[in-house]
Amino acid sequence: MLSESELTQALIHIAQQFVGYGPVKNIQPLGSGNINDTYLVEAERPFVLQRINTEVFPQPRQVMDNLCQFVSHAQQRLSIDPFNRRWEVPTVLRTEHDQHHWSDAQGYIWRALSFIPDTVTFNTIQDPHHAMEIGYGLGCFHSLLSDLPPAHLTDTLPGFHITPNYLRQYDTVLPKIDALTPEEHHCCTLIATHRGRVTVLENAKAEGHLPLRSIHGDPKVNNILIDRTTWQVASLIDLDTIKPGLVHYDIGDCLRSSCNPLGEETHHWQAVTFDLDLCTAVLRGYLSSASTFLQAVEYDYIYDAIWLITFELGLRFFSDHLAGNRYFKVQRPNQNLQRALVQFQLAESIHLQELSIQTVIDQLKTEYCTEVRCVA
Ligand code: GN1
Ligand code: MG
Repeated sequence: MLSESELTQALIHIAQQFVGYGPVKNIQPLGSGNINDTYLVEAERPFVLQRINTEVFPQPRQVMDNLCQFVSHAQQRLSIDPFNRRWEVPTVLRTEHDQHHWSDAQGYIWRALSFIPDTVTFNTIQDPHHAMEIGYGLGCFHSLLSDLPPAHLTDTLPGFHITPNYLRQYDTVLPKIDALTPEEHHCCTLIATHRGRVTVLENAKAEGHLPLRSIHGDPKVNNILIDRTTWQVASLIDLDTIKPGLVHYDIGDCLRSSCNPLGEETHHWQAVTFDLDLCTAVLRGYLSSASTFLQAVEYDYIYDAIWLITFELGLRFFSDHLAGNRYFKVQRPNQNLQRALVQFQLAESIHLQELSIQTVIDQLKTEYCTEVRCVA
């Protein structure tokens, strides 16, 4: 076991493999991600150092290839047609041998990205303006990706957001559990009630109703950077899951994290609700930057996506809890169970408000989907 100062020295050594940002002065943990280990490196220009979790991403080089492809595509697009606001795309730092990653002696894979200064992130939405900006930012990001053909990207995480697969994993792990606690039993009851609905997006994709696109994969509130001065969205980070998918995975993920004012780590899962006003603001923001590429039929699955991706995350947390917390990092016992209860409660609140949410989406569709190709 390394002491704290030995660990810092080891990390500094790793950070120094990445060139161009000046000598490394210090390093400290950054953020609260559930998958990778993330550090802020103090150098002439600060940068972010990450150890890619290869249990989750078995092909880390392809993750970096996708990321580099996105970065050069977005930089090129923005140089020709900039947004009318600050918008930052992180730079991928290279090693001395011009690699986009570095493998250490134990085989761990590290990569470094520029740090985007003068921005803040939050775990929950602060006010309706923040909600609007979060949605607007996701729309900007999707519009940057809208002409990057998904076939150019590798599927670095097969099965990611394919809800029926997560249900199969749950069905495999559940029989191995001897006795369930009342809270676990509650989760099982909800899964049994709703299991027939989990194929909705995959069926629409398979039947050719929804187009495959390049997506972010993980656009939760704290992955969306807000400029400290203007309070406008300035960037999306955490780009490991850029890969082919449905924009609905992103819309659902963004809304489930934005419209839960208690946040996904709350202990008061029974008090969790889905906030319709925040949902309206996020969707309005999203459509005001995404309506240029979004097809009419894609509006028709937004409600399903909001419910499904919320339910799916509950299922993912719960299965991981049953399997012994192998995927999502935990700091305390039963943390993944508690996270699952939060998402399931949120999904129930979405389900109860289905009509109101659908009314908001229909109204926004009439406002934003006016082009000929968009009239259903
Ligand atoms: C994971 O690492 P982090 O916190 O950005 C997960 C997301 C979940 C999220 C829930 C690759 O993201 O899908 O929505 O936790 N990422 C992966 O907090 O599985
Ligand atoms: Mg992530």
